[in-house]
Order: sequence, then structure tokens, then C-alpha cells
Amino acid sequence: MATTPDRFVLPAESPPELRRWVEQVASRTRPERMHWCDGSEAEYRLLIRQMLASKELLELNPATHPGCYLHRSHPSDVARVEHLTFVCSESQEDAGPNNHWMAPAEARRKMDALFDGCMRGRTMYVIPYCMGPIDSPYSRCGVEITDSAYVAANMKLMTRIGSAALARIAGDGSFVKGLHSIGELDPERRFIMHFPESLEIQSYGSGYGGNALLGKKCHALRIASWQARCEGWLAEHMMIVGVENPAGDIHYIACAFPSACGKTNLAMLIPPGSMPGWKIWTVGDDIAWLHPGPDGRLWAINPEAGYFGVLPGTNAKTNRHAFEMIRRDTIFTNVGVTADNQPWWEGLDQGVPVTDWQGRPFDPARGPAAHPNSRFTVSARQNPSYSPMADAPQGVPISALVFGGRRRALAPLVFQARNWRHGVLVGAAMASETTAAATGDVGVVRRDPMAMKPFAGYNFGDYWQHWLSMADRVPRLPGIFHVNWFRRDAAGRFLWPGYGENLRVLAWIIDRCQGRGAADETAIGAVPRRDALNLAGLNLPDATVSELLSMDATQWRKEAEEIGAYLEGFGSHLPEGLRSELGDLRARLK
Ligand code: GTP
Ligand code: SPV
Ligand code: MN
Repeated sequence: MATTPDRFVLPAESPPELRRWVEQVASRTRPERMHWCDGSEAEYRLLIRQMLASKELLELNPATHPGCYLHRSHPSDVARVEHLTFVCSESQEDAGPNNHWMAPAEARRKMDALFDGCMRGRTMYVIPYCMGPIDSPYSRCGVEITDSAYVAANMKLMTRIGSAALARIAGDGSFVKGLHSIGELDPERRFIMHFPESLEIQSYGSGYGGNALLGKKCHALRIASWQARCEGWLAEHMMIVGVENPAGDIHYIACAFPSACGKTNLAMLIPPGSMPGWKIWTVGDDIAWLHPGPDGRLWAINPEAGYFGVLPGTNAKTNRHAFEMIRRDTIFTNVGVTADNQPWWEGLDQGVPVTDWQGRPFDPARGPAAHPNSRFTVSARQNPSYSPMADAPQGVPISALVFGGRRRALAPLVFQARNWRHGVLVGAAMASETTAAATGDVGVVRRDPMAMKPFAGYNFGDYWQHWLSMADRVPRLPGIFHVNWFRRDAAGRFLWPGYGENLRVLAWIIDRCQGRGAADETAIGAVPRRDALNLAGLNLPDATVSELLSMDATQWRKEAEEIGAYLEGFGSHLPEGLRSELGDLRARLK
């Protein structure tokens, strides 16, 4: 039976532009039913019931994990797909060498053909959402249309969806249009397209994470980074954390680490026993929108309202807050299961898996029980260290920005950039070992400027210029730092204990922001003096500390050459300020 859009009831309060677009999409995709999400708890429970009936979700042990469900994604659909992700700006130069580009007209033709009739027999969910507190001037809204109930349920946990968002959209006048279909889940028919100039996203053929939850990387980073450049702010792949010292002062720090490099863990850190009186407040775990504030400082909001976090490695010792947070009302994706139906992943220090992430009897010969990119989806409000400031419309003032990555060698535990311009170079020069968060090789060092390689919606050269220009907009800029929790010894063991102990490094960073914290000025920046870093109770051998704080000029000279070659790849878009800053670094390394 043919479905015509006029069979669907559109909420009276929806703005005309939204109604027109929804009707257009419905007449192309031909869904059987349409569901406008109101964001209520009853609606969430209904989605869950439907997915239990369709076996998209399996209920986990309700005694140990009430309200928890397991979703197994298609085995070929387990991570972001960077090679199938495109920025479709009018001009290829605007997308830059850092993005795959397709001409908008060609991309639309391709996507129109894929979306034609793709929702036949399915329900089309219309999800109005707001990225950021509903009443924040810094928030931006979007609407995701999807044929996946799993996406709708995840969007409910991850963002502010429903009637309040719809009302804000009616007031704002503009919104990001995100169209998603799981299609056939065929990697050969999978594309994630972004049209920054018209604030549109079209995603087909994947039901997983950043490919499908369009509010997250597609909107809040790729589209928002473009909006931010036009409007004078920054949209970044950064967690935001409040660090409270024993005197009760809270400093807010935003950290950009590439995917699966420790943002969620740092955002929920539990202070080590040797640092009594310190407390951590989580504002965000993945994305920060940074604005020049009225007091001349940089202020940040977390556009999200939930976490889509990495499971492997999470346990009561590494991240007790996360461990507790996900024992109820959580969606688990691609984990193994124990005999008594509890979720299980590598690094969990209890239980034995009997079933792997694909639902097969667990056989270690076939690989891990949980997929390395298995994840939890949970409302941020379940986090025991949730900061009430996560809902503050003005956001939080940022004292320090921190870049970091996985480097088994080279980068010391921490160093501070000399000034803003040098800090922008430090960010632009970032590199990190690849992880399971995206399909492709794992453990290969690649350049990942500002942890935004997969997420900048425009030319990195212009992006760095935009970063440099913040110096003219923000009189009281935060300090910029670089950290590396992942330095290894010859046997491949991590030199630094990481996790909760990372607070020791944050404490030095805050000291530096207040004009304290002794440091040695090296060619790459200020490295802490050993006695300026609180190492009490760690029992780290002297040689380990020396190695963690060392700067090898020979290795760095080679690194500077590689950075130079990379930056020159941006040609005339490379800001002169960065080129001369790199020249200064080379001179200091001589
Ligand atoms: P995305 O959600 O992909 O953006 O990742 P993320 O940056 O939030 O990374 P997350 O905190 O989820 O950590 C990813 C992996 O790194 C997990 O397996 C963690 O257990 C591990 N990890 C996090 N912090 C540390 C650390 O300080 N040291 C070590 N060795 N591993 C860490
Ligand atoms: C990342 O890959 O950086 C994530 C997970 O945070 S995803 O939502 O898939 O982008
Ligand atoms: Mn991320």
C-alpha cells in the first residue's frame, strides 16, 4: 500500500520549514508510520518495548542491571567510517585536504537515490533536539529524521529531545536538518554526508554511534565547527572538567584527546587517596562549544546531555564512577554476556563471558568477547560526579586547554605552551596512535590536529587561522598544555599509572595558570620540575620519572620536520603565524 505524507499528523507547533522538510522526506523515503518524539519517559519505555519485541535489544539481568539492554550492531557496522564521511561544501578548497569532499549536487544525487523508498514498512522517527541547555544562548538545535528506534532511544539519552527543543526551534528560526536511514547496513551502500553551508546532514547505511546519532559528531562538531567559524566561537572534540581543590576553588579545564584516548575517564576521574579534599566535577566528556564570554574569558558549554563511552578498560579501579553509573538504565552496544546475563567486556575485573559481542559462544581464538569499540549510552545525570554547571546557560569559564594523544615515545607527560600562538601550533602538531573508534588500522601514529582530524567540517588551514584569531576576541585567554598518559617503556608497559593519578598533572596545570608550579623552559615548552609535580605515594622509580619528563631534542628535531611537511600540505591556507611559530620551534631546537 502506498503511503502518502498527508496520512501523518504533524504537531501544530512545528514551524512551517520543518513541516515542509518532514513532508518532503516522507514522500521520498515512504515510511509506513511517522512518530514525532516528545522526549517523555513513557516514549522511551515504548521504544524499548518495541525493540525488545523486534530483538533489536536484549534485556540484561534485571537484578544486577535494572533498565539495561544489549544491542548488537551489524558486525560490519561497529565504528565510525572516516573513508565514507564527506564534507560537501560548494568549493573543495573549503573542505580542505583534511576531509573527503564531494560536490554537493553529486552527493545529493547519490543520497536521493539511496533514500528513495528506503523507509517502506518502517517507522520514521522525527527527533527535535537541542545541543546544549535549552535556555543557553550558545545552544543550537537540530532535527534528526531516522528509521532506527535504537537511534531515537540513544538520542533521548544523549541530547535534550522533544517538545522543549521543538519550541526552541520555532523561536530560533533555523535548525540543522539531519536525515538518517540504516538502509541495508551494507558497507557498499554507506555514506555520511555533510552540507555545512545549508546546515544539512545525510547519513545512510550505518546504525552505529557517530555515523548515526547525528547530534554528536556530525552536528556538534562538523557542522558546528563551520557555524562557529562564521560566528566567532569554537566547536571542539573536548571534555570539560571542574577540578575542585581542598580550599573549595573550582577550575575548569577542557581537554582535546583523540577518540578512545581518555576524555571520558579524565572527565569522571576519582582523586587518588594521596590527594584528600580534591574533587572532580564532570561538565562534559566529548564535546565543548567555547565562546568568548562577557568578562573576557573563554566559556564552555557541553552540547550533549549523555555519554556514549568506551567500555573496554572500564572497571571499579580505573573508573569507579563510570562503573557505578552504568549499572542501571544504560544501553550496552556490542559487549559480551556472562552466564547470568550480565554485560561483560575486556578489562572488567569480574565475571566470565560465555557469549561474544556477535552472540556466538565465546571463543578466545576468535578475538575478544566485547568489540574493542563496544560502548555504553547513558544519561549524564547518572554520573555521580555530574556538575550542576552542565546545565548553566552561560557555561563555565575555562582556565586551561589541554591537548593530548597516545604517543608511546617522544611527548613528555605534560608541557605548557609558551603562549596562545605557540599553543595553537602544539594543537595543530598533535599526533596519536589510531584506535578502534574508527574502522581501519589500530596503533598507527597519525597527525590528528586538536583531536579534530575526523571532525573539522572545513579546511584545517582556515581552522587554525580561526584558532589564532581568538587571541583578538578573548583578552583573558586560557593557558594551553599538552599531556601524554600513554608513554611506554621498552617492554611496552605504560610508564605512567594514568586514570585517577592524572589529577596530579591537572593540579600542576592549575598551579601554572595561577603563576605557580616550577618548570624548566625547554624548546617545546615548560616541563614540570620533578618536585613541582605531586608524586607522593606513587613509588615511581627515579628513572621512570626522568623519562616521563624528558625532552629528546634529536627526536623533536625530526618531529618538527614531519610537522613542517604536514602543515605545508595546507598550502596557501596555512596561516603565516603558524609557519613562523614552527620556525621559532626549529630555532629553539637547534
Ligand atoms: P571517545 O569516546 O572515543 O571520544 O574516547 P575518550 O577520549 O572518551 O576515551 P576513554 O576515556 O573512553 O578511554 C579510552 C580507552 O583508554 C579506555 O580503554 C580507557 O580505559 C583507556 N584510558 C583512559 N585513560 C587512561 C589513562 O590515563 N591511562 C591508560 N593507560 N589508559 C587510559
Ligand atoms: C569518537 O569516536 O570520538 C566517539 C564515538 O566519541 S562516536 O560517537 O562514534 O563518534
Ligand atoms: Mn569522541
